[in-house]
Amino acid sequence: MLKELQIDGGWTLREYINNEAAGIAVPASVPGDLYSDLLRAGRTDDPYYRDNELAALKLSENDYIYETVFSAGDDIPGRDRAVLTFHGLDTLAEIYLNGTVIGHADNMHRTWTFDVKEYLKHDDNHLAVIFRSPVKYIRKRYEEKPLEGTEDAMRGFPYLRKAHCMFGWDWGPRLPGCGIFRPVCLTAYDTAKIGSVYVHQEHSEGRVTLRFDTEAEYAASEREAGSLRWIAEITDPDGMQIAAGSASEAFEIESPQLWYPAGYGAQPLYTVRITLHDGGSVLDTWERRIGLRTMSVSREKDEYGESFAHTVNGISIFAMGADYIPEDSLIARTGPDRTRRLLEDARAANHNCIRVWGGGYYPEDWFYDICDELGLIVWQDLMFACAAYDLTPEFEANIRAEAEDNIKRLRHHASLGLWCGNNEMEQFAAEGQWVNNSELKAYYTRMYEEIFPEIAERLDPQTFYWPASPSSGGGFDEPNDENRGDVHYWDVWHGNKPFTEYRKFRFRYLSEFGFQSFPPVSTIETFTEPEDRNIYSYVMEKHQRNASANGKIASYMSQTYLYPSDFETIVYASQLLQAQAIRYGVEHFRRHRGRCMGTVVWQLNDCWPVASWSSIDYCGRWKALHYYEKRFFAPVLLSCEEEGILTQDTNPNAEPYEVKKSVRFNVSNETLTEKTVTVIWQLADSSGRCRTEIKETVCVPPLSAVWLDRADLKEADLYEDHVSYRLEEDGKEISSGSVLFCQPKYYRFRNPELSWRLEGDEIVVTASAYAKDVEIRNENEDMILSDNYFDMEPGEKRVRILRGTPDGIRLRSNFDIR
Ligand code: BMA
Repeated sequence: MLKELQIDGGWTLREYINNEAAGIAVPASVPGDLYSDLLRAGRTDDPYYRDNELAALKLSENDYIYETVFSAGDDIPGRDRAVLTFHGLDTLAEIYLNGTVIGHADNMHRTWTFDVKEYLKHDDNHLAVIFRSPVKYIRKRYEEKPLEGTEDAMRGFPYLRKAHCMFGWDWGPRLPGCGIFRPVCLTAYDTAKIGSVYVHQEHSEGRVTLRFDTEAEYAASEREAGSLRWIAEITDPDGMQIAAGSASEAFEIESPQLWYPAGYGAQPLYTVRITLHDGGSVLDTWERRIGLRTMSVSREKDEYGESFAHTVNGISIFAMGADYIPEDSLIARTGPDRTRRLLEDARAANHNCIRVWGGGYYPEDWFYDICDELGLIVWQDLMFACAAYDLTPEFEANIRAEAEDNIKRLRHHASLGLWCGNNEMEQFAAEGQWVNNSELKAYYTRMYEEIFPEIAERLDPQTFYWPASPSSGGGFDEPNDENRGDVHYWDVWHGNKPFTEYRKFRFRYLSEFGFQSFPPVSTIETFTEPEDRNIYSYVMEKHQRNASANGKIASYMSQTYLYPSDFETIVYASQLLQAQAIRYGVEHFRRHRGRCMGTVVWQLNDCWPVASWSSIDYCGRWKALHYYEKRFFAPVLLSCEEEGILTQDTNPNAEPYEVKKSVRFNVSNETLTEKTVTVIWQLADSSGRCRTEIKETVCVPPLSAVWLDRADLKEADLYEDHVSYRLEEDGKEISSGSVLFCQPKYYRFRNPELSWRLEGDEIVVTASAYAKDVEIRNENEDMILSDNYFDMEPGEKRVRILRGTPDGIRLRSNFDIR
């Protein structure tokens, strides 16, 4: 059996000047990162606090050396072969074992292995990793030959295969750092070990056939390969072994339990265990969980253009989710528990997919394990974003190895929905942005339309490959076409268009669209002093990385709400703006299910405390948007396409001033069962007095959206009346909301005199008048509730506490924005 030793203890870190270790050594953690180590040692301040980032960035100008001494024990040095594997080196590294260079690394996204048998001793093995400054490196490369990319990141970033956003982004700080961010293992073996396994699935009626492609790595030359045997064992989701035998045979699984994305079925996971045998002894084991499913993207020509939808087990689903960025600029702060909480929170808001955006790094195995368990389809970008790349032979070899490593590592996952070549580069290349000459453009085609699809086809033929996000299929053929492929739509926000603009489009699959907000005040307090708490202050704008975005928020706010007169209210109003913007889009696209098949919101999370497009902030707090997502991503959704001031170009000071007022309801059913539901809606005034109530029962087929007739509401008062609505199934409310016919700033809200009481784990909120966007907060703003930022008519509303304690509860609503 192969022997494995983790080299995770006794590491220290020092500066490395003029080819010598310098200064005092501080303890280092492996896995870990430079900034976390320096912070723990008191050698730097929290880089997220105020503008400490600037001082921290200077530390990335230095070179560092990480060192440890380990004992290999008795069992390792005598083996036929010994390799040292670095699962994550960030990034420019030289590795020494007992004074001899064993190799170099220059790509954070690769797994690096080095043969070390000849340098290894039993005890006192000195291992050193020298990291060269990534900042100096990209600066030098850029000076030699400029290569452009987004200005939000430091110049020259495309030259280094290191998470691009570590050099800054329009939501991220410039904290490149360095470090050994994944485990280091010493592996010793005789004869051979398992190199990789590919699981091939074939689905037919009531049966799945599994086949395995196995690859060995030999200790010496490929001698005796004939004596090796591969055995496969399959265990079903209940833990029963259902098959075992030679891995070169096909395995038939009768009555398979199929894996579905969340909301469409369960996520049963089978365990596949492959063992490599030499005569009577087991050399190595590979064990993974897989899901039995077919997973693709269907692209069918139709009357509008060409469809684009995730298709699982033959069912085309409406993707609902968000874009994922690295969870922390200080990688040492990440971990499986934190990722699990984030992904469970995504699931709790009814997400069924997640896009791993191409400007970060490939997540850990645990990320995908959790997605497998939760039923979140992963849209996996390769790590290329907003940049031109110089495809030299060395660069090509490097990115080929990187793609191979990651495809082999991740291809067995049930949740893996597709491989995508890059973020936004087909679109930018087509426009001549950054990719500004014919050579770079040819490199673009070579990378995403030749090299990567060829590797994906060879190593993972059962997973769909897509050249870029957005794309219409490649070849610079209108990559952001409304009627084909996926789209990034940014006219609301970057283009300053009103929320209502979303309604002008019927995108096939929206993989990015978003709107910024400020994080909750408790999160802002982690990086500010009281005097900083003004959105235009120096410190607040150090934590706002999208140029002029604070002005943008203020501008949208001026169109929507009364002038918020204090900081806390601005934060609240900014979150409502964000939530309303995205609701406006998603509800519209869900109403057009069939033609539209996906809404992936930019963005799920943050990597430090910052104003951004996220729905969950750096501290894990849910912004209003996340609660809104829970409602508008509900499997069965009642939404209202209202007509009022917002949907018309009317000048309220012109005469005659007439605004069309109407409502048209839609029920979207994203489940596999037919739903018979009752729509109940009422026209009411601001005190909550009902003027008309309508009830209608509708039958909604599975996977469809059904319209009710439009109701004209001429009699409604523009500023006094609103429509509130709910959907009931078997007498139980499953969806609800309300709409105004004017901007909230003009609506004549009454004081709803909100109050609350606690009953067990429930908070009961009472309102005396119509209240919009009722927010329940506790002192620490760390409570997660079954519902929040909801609208209510006079009376009571009950919400359950899912996390946190109800200490120091405060309530507010739209009425309080003034
Ligand atoms: C996109 C992303 C990111 C960016 C976001 C917000 O298009 O791909 O590059 O952070 O917009 O501007």
